[in-house]
Amino acid sequence: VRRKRIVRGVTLALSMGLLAVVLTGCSTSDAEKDLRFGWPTGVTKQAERMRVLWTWSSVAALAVGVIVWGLIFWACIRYRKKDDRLPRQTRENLIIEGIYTILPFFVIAGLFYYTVVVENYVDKRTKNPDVTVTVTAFKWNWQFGYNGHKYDTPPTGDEDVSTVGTSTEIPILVIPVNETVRFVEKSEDVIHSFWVPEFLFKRDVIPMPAGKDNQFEITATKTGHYVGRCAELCGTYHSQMNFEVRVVTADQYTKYVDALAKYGPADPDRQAKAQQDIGEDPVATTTHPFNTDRSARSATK
Ligand SMILES: [Cu+2]
Repeated sequence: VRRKRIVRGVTLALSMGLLAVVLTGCSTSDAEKDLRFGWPTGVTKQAERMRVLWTWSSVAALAVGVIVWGLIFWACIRYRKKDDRLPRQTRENLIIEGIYTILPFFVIAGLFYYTVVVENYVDKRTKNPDVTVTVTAFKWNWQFGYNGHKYDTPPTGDEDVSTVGTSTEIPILVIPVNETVRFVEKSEDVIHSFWVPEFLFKRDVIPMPAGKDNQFEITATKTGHYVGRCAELCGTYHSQMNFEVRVVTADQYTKYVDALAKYGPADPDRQAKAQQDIGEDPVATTTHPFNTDRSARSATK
């Protein structure tokens, strides 16, 4: 009997140790200064708020976990089989049953409340955003317009300066750092989805007239080049519908749109030239163009 007990004790200790390793082993990297529990690093204010929600949700889950594990192990040890006598049989314990029924509702209510608060923050649209860009999606590329900035020599009407992607050039969207940027989305055909993984955000681009809800805002906090993708299966070359977002300084942004205005809509190289004017690479660095002409490809042998 005693030997059996020792074996059981050792088994229990080993499984507890294994559990501890499994549960903590995944997130002990030095690079993770803050407790992000696998949450990817975003480059916007909105992404950071989501990260905070994720961190505290994980901490809350761990706290509940510690209590539950504690109770399980305490019950295992305290009420382990000592002899062949049947233990005292308890039919019910109203207080404990009441607690474990009501308590989870408070946990759910708490998670729900903080999720809604963060969701509202991410979806918030300010009255006067610093910059407004128009994102037009079509099969299978993007056009980026800069609202309120006109060409120096307008073509026909008074259209805003813009750049558009082609089979040989990735479209680049330029936005200023630390400023509120409103994205107005438009689709010329089917449903697409504007997705920048590093923003930790995507929003469907819906082909409806003057969609008020086809808009969102972000504030980028880190300059750099970030790949953008279409996240809605929109047809044959959906997976190649890439773009690049460049978060630049406010000064570079102003110079960029001014350069586009100067080169004019007739210049097909205006994007590359304007990028060079602000000291940036003329072509995208995070993705590469793809030929969307079906006849240009043949079946692989
Ligand atoms: Cu698409």
